[in-house]
Amino acid sequence: MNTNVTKNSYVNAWIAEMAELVNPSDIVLVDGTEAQTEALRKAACECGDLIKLNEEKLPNCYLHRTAINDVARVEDRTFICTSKKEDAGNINNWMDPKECYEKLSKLYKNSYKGKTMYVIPYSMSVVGSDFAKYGIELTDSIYVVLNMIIMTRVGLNVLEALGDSADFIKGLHARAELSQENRYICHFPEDNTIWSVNSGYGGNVLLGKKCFALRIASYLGRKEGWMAEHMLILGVQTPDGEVKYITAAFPSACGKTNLAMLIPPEIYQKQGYKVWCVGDDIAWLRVGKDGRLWAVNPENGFFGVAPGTNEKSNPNALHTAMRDTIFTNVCHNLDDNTVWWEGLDNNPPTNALNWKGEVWDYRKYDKADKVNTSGAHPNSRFTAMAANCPCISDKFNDPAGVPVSAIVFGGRRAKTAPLVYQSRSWQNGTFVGSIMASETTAAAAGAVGVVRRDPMAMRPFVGYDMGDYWAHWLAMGKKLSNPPKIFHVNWFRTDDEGHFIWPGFGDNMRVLLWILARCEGKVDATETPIGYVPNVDDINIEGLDITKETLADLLSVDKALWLEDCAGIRQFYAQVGDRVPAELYDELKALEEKLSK
Ligand code: GTP
Ligand code: SPV
Ligand code: MN
Repeated sequence: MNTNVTKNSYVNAWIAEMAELVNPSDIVLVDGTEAQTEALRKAACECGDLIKLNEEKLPNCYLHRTAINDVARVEDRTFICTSKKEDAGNINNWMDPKECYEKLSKLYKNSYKGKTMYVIPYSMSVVGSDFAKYGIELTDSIYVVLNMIIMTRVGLNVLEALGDSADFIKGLHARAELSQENRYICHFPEDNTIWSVNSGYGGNVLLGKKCFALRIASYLGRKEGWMAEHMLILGVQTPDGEVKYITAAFPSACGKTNLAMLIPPEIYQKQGYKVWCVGDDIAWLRVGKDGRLWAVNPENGFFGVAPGTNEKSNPNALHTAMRDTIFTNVCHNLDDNTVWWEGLDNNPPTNALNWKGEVWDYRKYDKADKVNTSGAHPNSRFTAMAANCPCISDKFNDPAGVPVSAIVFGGRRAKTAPLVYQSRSWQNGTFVGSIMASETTAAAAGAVGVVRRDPMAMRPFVGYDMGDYWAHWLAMGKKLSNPPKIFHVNWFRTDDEGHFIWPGFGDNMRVLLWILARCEGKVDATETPIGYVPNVDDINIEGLDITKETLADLLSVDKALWLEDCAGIRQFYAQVGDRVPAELYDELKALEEKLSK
């Protein structure tokens, strides 16, 4: 078998070594051309990997179902394999690299037998740009190939840009048995290597995304002086035509895609406000020559949560996903060969298959057991092209990226966190990020709705020690002469019946405008122990079903609850361990003192 599929001897040698291990029947270089991509779609339909959907209603769209035990990222099976355990830190799972290679080699052995090895050359960020980093993923799954073609920049120009360099991330994926007990997502940051075995799901197998663009990239960023963050990037255009950029880090399934594609309420549209999406999940951040922080989105598409996406909550995402899209684990409407998910509309299909491919009766839906009774899996997704997004920013392909005015942290908190507050400084803002907590969601396997610490929304994605990661944040701040201001938001406070109080979605624009006004020093605020909170009159509630009293309540800071939270933060810091920067302990102490007064 010819393993010399590229002109790069490092790439070829590595392919030969991996082919020896997994033993494919042939090797195909993915070139990103429409002709090859179309042939792969056809092949995927023939082997049952994809179902072609209604060409008139959903042109060039496909449905895929994963194995029913393989529907989300698996954090307990995700490992950082550094030669020293302490470099992976206490929050990550760790395995000795040698031991891990040996263990996984047994699982990979002959796993491609009778199958094709696809070689995917891809770029994170615009090919040839300063920000760009290259990867090659080997996979036995056409579904992975077709998703990678949407999510990253795939093509022979990547190999040209790589030239004869050995500087690329080596990703090996095999579905193998899809066995849950032997599923491993392993990262070797010291070897630029990612090994993923026994899964066929999203974040576990689209190796450019969380594995490379966050775990490996965060490790590289610390070494090279930049940052890889779990952040959306958006631009707010004001009536005078100027655009200000905001990045926001929310944990998985906590609203990044929705905020990134926000449509302003009518009162703001009439004044000429617009929101542009640069990215919905990952930001790579560098210090610019001007002393500001600059952001690019290294991805090329969106792997968005389907449930809850509708004409009202996120019309831009919906329109983006109406063509050239791969749907994963949604409900299949057999009447017109389209797709459906909970929260799309109030007309569940009556002749349909659920996400498992079983005949589905919408009348049996039970909110308490969504996984077994819903049409679409709660973590079902659409893979759609950024280029198809109606509000994609004209800076999306700009190699320089965009200058960041504000960084926003946020999570799902039923109580404690107010609608919005501003930190006092970069150091204090880093502290605010480090103490983030959120209720868990269906994006990762495990219990849903449990509050856990999720610093900077990066708990599952930092490729090294969490304390070192916070120290890197502090160090980056020192390099910025004009740093972004740092805020925290919470769209998810609930009333006594468990209903969300804040309307959210497009109305989050009202909070973004306060944030930008603060950045420009145009609006006052009230100082509280946790930071600056808006004065009630400064968040516009015109046209909302919300009274000033409710807003005041949403902005309130309950000292007793916060003191309780501080105890949890101390515990978490202790768990992170020795490398928590002293500055963050200073911040924590100062907060406790202010709350105790
Ligand atoms: P990942 O792709 O997993 O990183 O998720 P994400 O952060 O992009 O989350 P996404 O925007 O897909 O939203 C996840 C869920 O939160 C969806 O069901 C949304 O409907 C819901 N959601 C998003 N924004 C809001 C909001 O402002 N208020 C409320 N109540 N729900 C929201
Ligand atoms: C997330 O879980 O944060 C996602 C989906 O964006 S995945 O690509 O599966 O990680
Ligand atoms: Mn995400």
